[in-house]
Amino acid sequence: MPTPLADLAARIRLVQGDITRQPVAAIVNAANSSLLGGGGVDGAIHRAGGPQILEECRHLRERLYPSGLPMGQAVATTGGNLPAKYVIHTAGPVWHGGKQHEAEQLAACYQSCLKIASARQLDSVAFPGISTGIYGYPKAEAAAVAVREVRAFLSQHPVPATVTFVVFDDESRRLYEQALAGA
Ligand code: AR6
Repeated sequence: MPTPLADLAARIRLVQGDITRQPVAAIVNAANSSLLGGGGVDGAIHRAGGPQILEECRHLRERLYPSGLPMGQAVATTGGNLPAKYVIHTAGPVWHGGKQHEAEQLAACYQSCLKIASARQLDSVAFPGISTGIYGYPKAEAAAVAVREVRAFLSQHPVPATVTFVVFDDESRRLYEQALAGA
């Protein structure tokens, strides 16, 4: 049965801050296909979470993704020293102007992460703005995709019970507020 809209709104949160500090079951990493780390939120997660996360990423890469994690897919590792028990790594699209299926690829990232959370019964998940940093996806459009996909998934699934969007800067906070205010 679809979740009523009021319940849906209560299950979605917006926090401004550092995703590595979030006390949730899983945080999402805006990673890349290599799974071997990088800058931005990826760098911050590996720094805060410690070497166990990279160790597991290497292992997964060798075992499951010898040519890299396909864009739009996701895979979970331990959270290492993070408050979150798991990190769900996904590879978002690089923005090429919007006519190369970037929106579908970004939507696929959110869906893949949420499917993992649901399958593992993880009751709270925090997302950064996937692709909105180094990968150049316009923040307003990305926030609209993120909100749409999370709402669609939560309306069909009881788990995760809550999703938190974690934004770093004031502009992103405003854009998410606008996206969340829309129907
Ligand atoms: N907490 C919350 N949000 C953050 C944090 C943080 N600690 N740090 C950055 N952000 P980016 P991408 C925001 O560049 O665009 C890496 O090298 C940031 O303001 O981290 O998907 C990977 O290895 C932005 O809005 O990810 C890939 O190669 C958002 O997180 C590549 O960057 C995402 O910015 C992925 O690029």
